[in-house]
Amino acid sequence: GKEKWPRGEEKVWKDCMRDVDTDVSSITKSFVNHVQTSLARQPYNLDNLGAYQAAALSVRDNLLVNWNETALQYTRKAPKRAYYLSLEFLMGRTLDNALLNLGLKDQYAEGVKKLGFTMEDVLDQERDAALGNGGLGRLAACYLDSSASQELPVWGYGLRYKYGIFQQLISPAGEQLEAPDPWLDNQNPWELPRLDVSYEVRFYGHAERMNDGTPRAMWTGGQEVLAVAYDVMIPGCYTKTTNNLRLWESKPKRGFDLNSFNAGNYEAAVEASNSAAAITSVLYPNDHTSFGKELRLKQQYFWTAASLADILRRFKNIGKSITEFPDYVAIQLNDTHPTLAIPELMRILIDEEDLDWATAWKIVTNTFFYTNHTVLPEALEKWPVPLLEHLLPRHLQIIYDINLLFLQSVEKKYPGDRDRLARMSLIEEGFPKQVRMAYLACIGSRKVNGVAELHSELVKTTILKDFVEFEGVSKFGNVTNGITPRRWLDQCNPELSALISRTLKVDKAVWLKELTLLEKLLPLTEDAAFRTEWAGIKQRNKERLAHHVQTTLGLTINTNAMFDVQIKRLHEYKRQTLNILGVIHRYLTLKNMSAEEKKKVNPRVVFFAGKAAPAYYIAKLTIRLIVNVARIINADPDTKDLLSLYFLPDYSVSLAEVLIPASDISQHISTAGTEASGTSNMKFCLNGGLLLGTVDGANIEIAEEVGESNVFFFGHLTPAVEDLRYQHTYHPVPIEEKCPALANVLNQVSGGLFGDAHVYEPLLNTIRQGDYYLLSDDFDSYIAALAMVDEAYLDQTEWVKKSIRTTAKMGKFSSDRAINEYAESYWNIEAQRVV
Ligand code: BZD
Repeated sequence: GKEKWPRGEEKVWKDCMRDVDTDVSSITKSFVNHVQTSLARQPYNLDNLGAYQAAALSVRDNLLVNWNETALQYTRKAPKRAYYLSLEFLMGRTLDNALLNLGLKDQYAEGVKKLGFTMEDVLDQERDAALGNGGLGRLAACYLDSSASQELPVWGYGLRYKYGIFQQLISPAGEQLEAPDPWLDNQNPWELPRLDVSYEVRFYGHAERMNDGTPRAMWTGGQEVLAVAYDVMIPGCYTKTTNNLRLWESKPKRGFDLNSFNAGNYEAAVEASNSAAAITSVLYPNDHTSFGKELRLKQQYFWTAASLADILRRFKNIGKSITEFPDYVAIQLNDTHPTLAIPELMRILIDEEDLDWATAWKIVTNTFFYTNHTVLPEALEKWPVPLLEHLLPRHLQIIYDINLLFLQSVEKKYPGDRDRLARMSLIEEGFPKQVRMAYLACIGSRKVNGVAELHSELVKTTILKDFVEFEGVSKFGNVTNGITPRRWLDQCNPELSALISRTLKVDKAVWLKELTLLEKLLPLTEDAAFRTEWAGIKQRNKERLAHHVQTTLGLTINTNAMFDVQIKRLHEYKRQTLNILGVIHRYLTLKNMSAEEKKKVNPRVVFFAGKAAPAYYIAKLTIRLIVNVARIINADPDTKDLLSLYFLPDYSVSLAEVLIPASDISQHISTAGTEASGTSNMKFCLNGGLLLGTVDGANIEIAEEVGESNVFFFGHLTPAVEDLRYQHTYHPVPIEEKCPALANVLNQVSGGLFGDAHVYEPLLNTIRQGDYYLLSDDFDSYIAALAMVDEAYLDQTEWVKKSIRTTAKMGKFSSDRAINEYAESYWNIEAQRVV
């Protein structure tokens, strides 16, 4: 029989259970309690870090109350749940977000003040949880916030990396240096170690088919590693719902290998434990390239195997038949990184649950959903067959079986079409053969989606064209990305948030969850007093950024200038190079102006920030060029009042929260057809910054919403790109002829105007030869677009109107809208009210 609960006297239990603190006195009490006990510190020598830790622990207690009730509710009601599998969750800081979502910011600020601290200083002590590279990881974080806020039963699964994305340093020569990010060193109050929740994960060994008429096999031997759970609470905005993000840490199964130890081989014994711990030690810092490293494959399998085991165990507790699995579980694959979950679920269903192939495959293909985030060929994951065979022999067998049956069905529909079979095979021929993970994710999933309209069309017409033809177009959809307005408006821009609440006479608890209400701001474009307030907030956000740069880097920034911002991972397709070459062009133009002409120029400050993958040579050269151009330009008395340039090191979520609200214009200038969506474009626009961009990704949908007259578009369109590249290859025109303005800029760099003449040649040559990302094709229209921005900025009244209109029309881009689309059209899950 089941144990009776609670044990002992129910009333004693109930009287002692705590609820969420809401008043200042219980908040200060809990704060001081944590100082005394959890931290064992004396009140008189408590520093800001200690105050942060005490505040965090006390907020965590509140979150735990809600988190427990949410878990209990889900267990009791057993609704269908969705799981978001992502190798990256770029969470940033938690304290401020948790306070805002709990609606306790004011009370904590007051309590902390009474105890002699300021909320700002306390919040500033927190380190970012930077377990992601960029957009893909931050999207996962926004989706968790929205799931909880929409009261949806969604859990995240990821890895608890010991080191997040590297810290970026800039050397005196302008080179990017990387240092580790030991983010857990100060302890992490936001996680709950669940040493009781652990699973064994096997690697290597042998797989032997049973050959007993069933598809079963035995997988034995090899290395076994433990996956231990750490839970992170994800509070919804103004709701009790507090979901869970479960991160796995790897541990050696038995600590030391006693056999080796006793044999006197101490080193080998320790090595086994080292190699287990290595699995979750570091986040791979590469976005948009797949390197085929064994440790990366180990991470992927370790995480998918532990997550699936956990999901299965939870499902089994409901007591339903395994064939009902897809009625209770939906699993979203964030890119192809978790694709091994498909053969892993097949393995469990066949080898452990003893199902036949067809039944197992039906369960699998009704459980998974796959989101694609890129069509760049170098980013598509492929794993060498020999590596898979070595590390995961049983999974390779299953992948081959899936492929065989799949190709048989293709052959049936297109008899004799051998080219098609070769194109669609999960196995790419070559030396070595490789498994095409996007194809496996596609055929193993119920639905496939891209992340913006244009991108989803490109997925259907390029990389998955044959699959659309074969499986039918209805399997392929679009869910345009979104961003959480909690972090990306209320938290990062509190003054704007307050102005909106005041003006709309709607509590932020309402409009933050129904973002299309922002449309009600539209009439206020005609209200001069409102425009003044609006512009004043932008100005103060610019000053806040300037203050931040002053205190962290010791640089003084002209806050009367237009702030022009491009912040994102460094990549050739994102064309930071186009931007810096545009800056040089502007500089050269200014140098040739008379004093009279200069008077008509409005000053501009250009900001860059972003990391380059450590092995991405060309991207690193771009950083070096930016830093060295900044050095010359910022010191030139002829121009420095009109143009200055900053590369802010170590871009992070927290830095973005200061930069984004301060921008007048931001740049999203990828070669058409290459940026799947972009999400920072949405953040800038939500904060009333205007957009300068190409007709690419979500820029297009932003323009559809805010109106083309409120964005600055330039450059060739997607359908032209292929032809232009063909021209570059077969009918190259020298750059001097094609784009003299750009040729002049390149020559100035080559000539050593920014020092290190020879250093930049490999970067410049990517443009002179081949120019795959079409800088020479778009340069003139880029410069023209920048001129239009200048002109528009001169009319401040009209500019502020554009800014208000932009914010007002951004409702579509709330991640609440996106997550509801997934919930309704993909996962088929429903909101659960936690009371
Ligand atoms: O995903 C990005 C796309 O480039 C953006 O256009 C899009 O808005 C976001 C969210 O959908 N992709 C990434 O950020 N990709 C990675 O970071 C990544 C990481 C590891 C391996 C491959 C890619």
